[in-house]
Amino acid sequence: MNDEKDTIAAISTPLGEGGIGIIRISGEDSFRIADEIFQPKKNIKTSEMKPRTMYLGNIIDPESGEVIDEVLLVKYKAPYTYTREDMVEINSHGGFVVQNRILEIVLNRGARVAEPGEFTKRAFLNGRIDLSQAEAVIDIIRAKTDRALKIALNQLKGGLSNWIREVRQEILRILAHIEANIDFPEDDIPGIDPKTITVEIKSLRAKLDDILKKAKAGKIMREGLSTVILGRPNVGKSSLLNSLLREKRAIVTEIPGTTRDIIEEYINIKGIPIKIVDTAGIRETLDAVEKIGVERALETLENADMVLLMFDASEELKKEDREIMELVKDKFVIVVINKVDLPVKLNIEEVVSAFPGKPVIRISALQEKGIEELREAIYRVVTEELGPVDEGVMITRARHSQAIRNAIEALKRAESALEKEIPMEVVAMEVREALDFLGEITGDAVGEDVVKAIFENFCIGK
Ligand SMILES: Nc1nc2c(ncn2[C@@H]2O[C@H](COP(=O)(O)OP(=O)(O)OP(=O)(O)O)[C@@H](O)[C@H]2O)c(=O)[nH]1
Ligand SMILES: [Mg+2]
Repeated sequence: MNDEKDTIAAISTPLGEGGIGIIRISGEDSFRIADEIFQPKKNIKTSEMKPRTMYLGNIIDPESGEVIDEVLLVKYKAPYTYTREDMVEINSHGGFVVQNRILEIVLNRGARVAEPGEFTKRAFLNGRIDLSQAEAVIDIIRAKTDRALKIALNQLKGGLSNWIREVRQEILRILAHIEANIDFPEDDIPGIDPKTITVEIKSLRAKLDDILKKAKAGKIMREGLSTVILGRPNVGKSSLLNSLLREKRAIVTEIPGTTRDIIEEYINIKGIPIKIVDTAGIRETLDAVEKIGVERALETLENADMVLLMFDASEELKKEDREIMELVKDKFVIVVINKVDLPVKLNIEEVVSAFPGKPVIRISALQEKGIEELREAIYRVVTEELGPVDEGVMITRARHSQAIRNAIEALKRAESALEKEIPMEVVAMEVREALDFLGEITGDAVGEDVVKAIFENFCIGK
């Protein structure tokens, strides 16, 4: 168990060659460590430096006296820092060896390596941000489109937190009304009519239902809509992936069974992140490697949000095509008829009638024709399914939607208790439960294991 009082350090920029690299230190020993390893051009102690001001100097290995790098160092004085602790940032040259040497020296002076997300975790534990804001930090880093970024940024600024706080305030008001009934049941003071309380709870529940309706869109904005390209070998799946990406990402050959592994890439359709997955062509095969590819394709299909089901217009419908059509029966399908630049042999009517009401797009992946129409169709299907995506308060995580669903269930139980005239204490208990469930989102009422799980998914140095 790592102590929350330790001074921690990490390389916060991605490792590799870069113009600069940043090593971050947080905790009460930060300034002392800086003093021991940093020799500023201006002779000044870290404690005397102006906060948030860059100082030029050298990092020196105190043990050997060797100069490691010329750097810029910034100090941040608690509590006005990312973690609310004293912090130091060393802007070194961005190189694998140099950054690791500096980190090593910092660690030798008594810091320990930060766990993934530990800086942000401290910001949460020290009360600078709540849990949903901490989650937004990683969402910003991982945002796949501009719109996804906006949603995450809104969450970081407290959009979701404020919304939850307001709802919790409403719950507290309702609780007060319920408790007035418990405390003075026989009193002359007229208690609040249980009917009024029922109305209040119902309207609150409607609010939660409404935001939950946007949860699917929110999840997709954060994670991307998983879209798998499926079809028998050689219909042009990899060619389509390449056209959508506008680069030669996947190998394309005239040999059926070219793609074996799963290839995943993100594309941006009007701000909606779409994860396109190219798969092995599905067929019976004796080739051991191809067989694994086919299995992987089928696994991917299970978790896909949408299927681009591809046919070759220049060939008649084959047994394999028909089998694949069966596989995707319950899925969200866009039918893609490829190779329309060649003479058509496919019975397109037969395919269309197998997917009534589904979009059918004719393309030539080779000549990049129809690709824009396909992008439009994907966008249309997504927005029809998800409803409009706004950039305001959104529920983007399963953790949050689960908490809201639990709160809704608790409120339903409260309503039914009121209806059955079960003692008000029971009603109060259920309503308080809803309050706690919502508190899980912001971290006001949340277990240590949940917090741990959230930050484990962060990157090092954030
Ligand atoms: N004429 C024509 N040929 C195409 C078109 N799209 C793909 N092809 C050709 O069809 C062949 C197969 O294309 P791929 O993209 O590798 O097909 P695939 O579905 O990924 O094949 P597997 O990976 O084997 O399942 C290649 O020779 C492509 O150049 C098209 O729109 N028109
Ligand atoms: Mg392929």
